[in-house]
Amino acid sequence: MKLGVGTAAVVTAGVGFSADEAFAREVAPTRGPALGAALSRTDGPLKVAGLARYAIEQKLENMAYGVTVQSTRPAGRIVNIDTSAAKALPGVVDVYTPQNPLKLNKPTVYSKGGGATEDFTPLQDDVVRFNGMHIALVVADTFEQATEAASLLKVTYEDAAPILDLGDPKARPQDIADMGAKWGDAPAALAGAEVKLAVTYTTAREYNVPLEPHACIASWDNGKITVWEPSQWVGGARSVVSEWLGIDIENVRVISRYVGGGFGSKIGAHPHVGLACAASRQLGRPVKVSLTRPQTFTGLGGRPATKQNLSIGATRDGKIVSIVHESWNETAIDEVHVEACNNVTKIMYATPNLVSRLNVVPVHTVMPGWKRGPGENPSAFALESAMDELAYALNMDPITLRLANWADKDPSNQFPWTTRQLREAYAAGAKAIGWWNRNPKPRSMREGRELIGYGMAAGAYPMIRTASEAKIVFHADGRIEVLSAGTDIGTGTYTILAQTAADVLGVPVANVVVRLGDTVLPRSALAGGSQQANNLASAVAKAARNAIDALRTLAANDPKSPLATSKLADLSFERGTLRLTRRPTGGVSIANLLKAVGKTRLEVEGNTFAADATEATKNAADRSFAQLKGAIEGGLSAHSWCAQFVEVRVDEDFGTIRVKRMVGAFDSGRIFNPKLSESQWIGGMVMGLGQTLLEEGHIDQRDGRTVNANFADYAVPVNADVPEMQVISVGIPDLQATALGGKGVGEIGVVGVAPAIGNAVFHATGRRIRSLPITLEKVN
Ligand code: MCN
Ligand code: MOS
Repeated sequence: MKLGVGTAAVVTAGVGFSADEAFAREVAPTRGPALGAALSRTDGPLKVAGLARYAIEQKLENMAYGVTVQSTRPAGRIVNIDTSAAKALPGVVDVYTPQNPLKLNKPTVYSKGGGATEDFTPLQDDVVRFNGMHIALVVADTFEQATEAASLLKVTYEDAAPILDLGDPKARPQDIADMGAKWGDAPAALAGAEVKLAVTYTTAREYNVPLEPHACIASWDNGKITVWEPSQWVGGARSVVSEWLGIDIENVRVISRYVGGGFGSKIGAHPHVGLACAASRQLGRPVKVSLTRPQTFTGLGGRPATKQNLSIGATRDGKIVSIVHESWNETAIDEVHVEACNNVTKIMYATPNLVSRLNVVPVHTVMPGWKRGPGENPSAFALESAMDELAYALNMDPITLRLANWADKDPSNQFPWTTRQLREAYAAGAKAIGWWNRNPKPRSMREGRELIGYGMAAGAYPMIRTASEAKIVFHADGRIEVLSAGTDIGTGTYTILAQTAADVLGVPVANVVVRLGDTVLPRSALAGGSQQANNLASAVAKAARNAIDALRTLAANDPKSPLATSKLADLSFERGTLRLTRRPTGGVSIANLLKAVGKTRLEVEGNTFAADATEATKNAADRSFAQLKGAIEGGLSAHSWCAQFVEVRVDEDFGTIRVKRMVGAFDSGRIFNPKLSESQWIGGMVMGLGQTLLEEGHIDQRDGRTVNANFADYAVPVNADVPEMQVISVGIPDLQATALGGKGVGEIGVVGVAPAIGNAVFHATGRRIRSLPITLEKVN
């Protein structure tokens, strides 16, 4: 890698690429093996060299700065906001409150097929729904002026009694009937079971805390608006902006070229984006709204706290006969977000009887959202911890118990699995950690004062699919561009799409430049649900194959083509070169063909929509959740699978837990780029480590305030917390799951980590901790 190369030098190196693209070309290998190669991210050097420009780094003329003011009470209503002191400050442009609102329409939420993650629309009424809710937007010429003015608002509240958590006796749980599951007679089978286990597991309120906080710039210009917004889904954001403002979607452009992480929290454009858009329209100038780190804790929601009651009945030789499951998760006081805590419970093991019921509990909190592995993550925590408890109750090895309950097909619907390399994952993970060498007896292994524990757990994440489209543009100067509205949130989308196009076209990866994250580009579903890599790679491969057809046709048919021939079959395309089949040497490059026929560019599209898909269907895939195809499409059940293994050390005197080693074995089908997928899996496992040992939102019971809304007090793992890690791919190409045989990678790494660590803590100490995070006061 050559860092420190000046921008000017880079420009001359490129063939019409902009500075940052040319830089990426320079550091990418000139002759790459393509799909499947362990290439470094093409955007990596741009990021470390400061050349990647994030949303709020755009420089616009006459920018105004918006600062939101958040409620300090949890429930009730706003009686008055005195803005006089704020307005008197120099540079203050205006102060918007429920008494002087910016007009925003309600957007359509995802559960109703829209692109919005929450229905809450600030400043439209005087209701206080939670502590930390946006109740005003102060706009000034500078950020400092707006911040100072925001501190001067005098808010009068009329309080109401809040409901602050799942356990509040005032809370009214709601059953989410259509997300439950039921077969056989689970209560009766449980009652008659030889061995029974009945346990309750809880997880804490968690936050996504990506490094780049949520912040945007909205720029209204003559009836059209452009929004620079860090986004996992520009199409969804665009539809929400158009609904907020009540303008045609064609007049909205959302741009998101680089994203500093989202982990689910940037799927939706959150309410502060609406405020920025409406303020920009009102004032006729660009408005930047950047949430402070503390504001990100309540400006949008993370994973809700959950509680699960789980009973398992089994025979004495370890066959599960019944699973009875019920879960509760907190949601906003007037909106429903379901954490699907049965997603893993209902598919992992063969059981003739199962019943599962999901409930939400409205509390005065910001609308919760998705955090990596939503549903699957807490689901696996309860199920896989309970399996460990059952194994000990039966005096069986935890892996042997799992194998004894192997599901040959998806027990929830009887559909065959596409691929399920979970046995291979158990075997590879167990070998790598030394599973069979441990003494399984709790509290039997130690080194000095440290108790040693081994734990394992499994998990799944569905292969969700949404049809998407892509475009490849060949330029006469040799550039090859791949275009898609999809985003790269740090995952490697830029890199794997260049690899895909290069693979099909047989050109060096470094010749391909990928453009992403802009609604003017071809339609794409979200970078969420671990689906985008497969959705987009499939579309790009299709476009590349279409391109080969188009290039051969052009070479054969254009009279100015040096290869003009009457028969298409006489023309071959190999390694980026067109040639006459009977003359294996020589040939014409794509660029020279374009020059010869007098074209400056050739654009070829490819998509994975059904042949008869209408424009409305294609738009829906790009803008709403309407076209999401689940894991059970076509009578098949497609999932990524994992087996997680950990070794922990627990200090006998202090109860401090250190994870010493982590091994994850994954079946994600065919891997497009091992370096990047390994990095994804490791990232997921580190996140799981944080969830298990550190992360917990603390709520002040007096006023509903999130007490630890900052990086000092909301602890996430740092280098010193992260042990030696090993990840192993056991997948095989799964052509029933997706067109190129890959399955999802992004989320499966976080599934199963918490139970593996919890099980290891039990093995080390003999203490079963059933609530996350597992902190030392719980162990002692
Ligand atoms: N990949 C691969 N082979 C496959 C599938 C994927 O090599 N068969 C690699 C590719 O590098 C691809 C990446 O894995 O870019 C992720 O692909 P995929 O599993 O399809 O996930 P998405 O592209 O849809 O990304 C979203 C996913 C989710 S849902 C969360 S949450 C999450 C995650 O990605 N958030 C992340 N990983 C993240 N990584 C970073 N750095 N930042 C986030 O916010
Ligand atoms: Mo991931 S939580 O689906 O963005």
